[in-house]
Amino acid sequence: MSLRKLVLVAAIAVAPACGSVAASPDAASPDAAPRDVKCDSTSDKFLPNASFDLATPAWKQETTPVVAGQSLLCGSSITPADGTLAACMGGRDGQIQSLSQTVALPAGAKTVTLTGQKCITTVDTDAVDNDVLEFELLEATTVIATFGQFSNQDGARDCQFTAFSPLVATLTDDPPEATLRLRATLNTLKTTSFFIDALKLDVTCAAP
Ligand SMILES: [Ca+2]
Ligand SMILES: [Ca+2]
Repeated sequence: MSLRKLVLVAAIAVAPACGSVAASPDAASPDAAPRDVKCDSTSDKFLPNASFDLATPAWKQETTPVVAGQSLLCGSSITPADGTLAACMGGRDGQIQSLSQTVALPAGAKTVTLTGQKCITTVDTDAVDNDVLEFELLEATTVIATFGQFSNQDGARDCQFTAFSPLVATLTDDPPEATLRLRATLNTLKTTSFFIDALKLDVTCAAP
């Protein structure tokens, strides 16, 4: 093949790219915006930073009352189940604590399943739920799925991380984004600590 022919072939090869660059603006309404995840997406797409180890996206922490310097993530005082950090909730009395993370949901989501590792220590041996850790999904401030809870009754004086039984919940709505919230409500005596790590959120679109 001559040099002239080679140049001609190259020019033809790149030609289609020219003139096909401009894409028309997306006229779709916000309601029809494509979701970030689909029903068959892998579990790591739904809940980011699911093992608490990454700087971003950070888990949002709230405590009432606020205690200066308090962190609901820890890694040096315990051995996390996975990575370098775990959720370390409870550990003090008379406080409400929450950790929240934004979750992506596919259109048509029906059920959500949360799995992970837990380790619960307590000096409270009462047969009553005095200290409680709840798992919920919220759409803004409305609860759209209630996974369940752990309490002092699930704890022991010493603990090791073990996988907890999958927590399955039915969704009452399927917004593009929801908030997974871990919330600890602690009474004023007999301290309980809830250590949680290596979470995984699965979403299915079939009815339960
Ligand atoms: Ca971790
Ligand atoms: Ca307590």
